[in-house]
Amino acid sequence: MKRLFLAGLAIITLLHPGTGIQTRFPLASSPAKQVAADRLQWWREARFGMFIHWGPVSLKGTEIGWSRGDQVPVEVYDQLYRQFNPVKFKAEEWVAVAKEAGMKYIMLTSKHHDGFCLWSTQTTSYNIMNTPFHRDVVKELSAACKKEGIIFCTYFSILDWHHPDYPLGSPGGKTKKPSPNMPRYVQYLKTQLGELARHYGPLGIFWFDGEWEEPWTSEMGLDLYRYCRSLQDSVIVNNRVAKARKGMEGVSAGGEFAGDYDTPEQRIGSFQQNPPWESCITICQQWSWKPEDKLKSLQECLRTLATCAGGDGNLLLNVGPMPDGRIEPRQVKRLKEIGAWLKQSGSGIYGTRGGPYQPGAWGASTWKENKIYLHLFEVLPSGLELPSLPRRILSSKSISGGNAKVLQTPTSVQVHLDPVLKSGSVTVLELTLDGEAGTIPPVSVAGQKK
Ligand code: JFZ
Repeated sequence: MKRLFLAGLAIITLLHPGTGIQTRFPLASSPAKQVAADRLQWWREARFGMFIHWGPVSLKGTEIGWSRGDQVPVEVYDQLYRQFNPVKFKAEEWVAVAKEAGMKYIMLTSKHHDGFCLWSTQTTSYNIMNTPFHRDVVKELSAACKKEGIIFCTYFSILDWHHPDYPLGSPGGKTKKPSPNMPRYVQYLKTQLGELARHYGPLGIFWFDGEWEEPWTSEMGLDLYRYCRSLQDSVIVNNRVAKARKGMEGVSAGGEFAGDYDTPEQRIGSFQQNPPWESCITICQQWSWKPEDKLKSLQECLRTLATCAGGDGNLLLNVGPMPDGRIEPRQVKRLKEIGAWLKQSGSGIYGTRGGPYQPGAWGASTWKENKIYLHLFEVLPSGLELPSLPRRILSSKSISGGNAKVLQTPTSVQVHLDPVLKSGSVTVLELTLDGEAGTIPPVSVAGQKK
């Protein structure tokens, strides 16, 4: 019924086998009136994606973009592409790893702050076709995604510390270039985005970044947003296209135009139903590959994913592939462990919304129709007491193994687990209610009494 208003519009429905996600890409000719909620639906249902930060800088193992002119002299950084030859890169392998992790979309740094392009572009010679590798990474990855029902998305930096027309340079935008030309630079961006949309689309998301520097204005952001939608009406555009983001919390301050969704960085977003949001978080510490970088534990990864879903947001978990083209084996192992948990507990993540219990140290909750999923992080032997629910719990079961007892009283919902909690994991209970869960207002949960 909620799609009734779409009747008459030409819709290409791509059904991705296996993922259970239906993606609707309306034809470019359809009226741009489609409400955001529908355009964003596949992404909200997906909940979990893979971020990939990669480029010639992986040869140095320092941070992409930021280490240019800092740990790595500009002259050295800008020549790295001449040796970039990731012969072990297999797009199908990356996609297989994402799928095994339970991720539904892949976001690749097609161009980061250093200006290097991972696709065969006509706009600059500073691209992957002029490396010894000489293969179009964006083409291979987008094709492999399409084949496997993973939605291909691109990260794209607005600022470019390498390009002579962009006014600021390395390190970190702290230097000025001699003869900038911002209007010509904006045209350069648009040509690049046009190439990406036309040659590798349909794209799921244009994930902009690098909007915070002085040369970029709100007006330019709004214009670029409209331009992206004109290239592909169904594309989703994050809030970093414009200037509304306030710090690393990534949430949009009211008033200013802020794209389609908020982007908390290296932190879990707070409970927020609108605008939608997606936390981007590294599986290690650095965005691009760093040898021996500290890897997050499985427990931290699972809690992060459940807390994002419980706060009604997505998680974009980042990996930085190695200079030889492989994702590090220990990271692959961690991703597979996350996928194994999702195989059991994914019905509490995919296609759910956050709430009604708000996330905390105790855990998180999600809901779908007349079901509530409790993602439990901390349950003492004495049990966990949650505030009461304005619905009757008809039945409950653990979907992640073990036995659970749920007792509803007029003033509380009490949970007991046996065994108490699988260490390092997250236990998921499914409660079936006597009515819709979505109409229950958000409930905050106080800390457990020890
Ligand atoms: C940005 C990028 O700079 C970063 O490399 C990565 O791609 C991430 C997803 O997005 O993160 C930022 C943005 C701004 C600052 C630091 C990291 N800053 O202003 O210090």
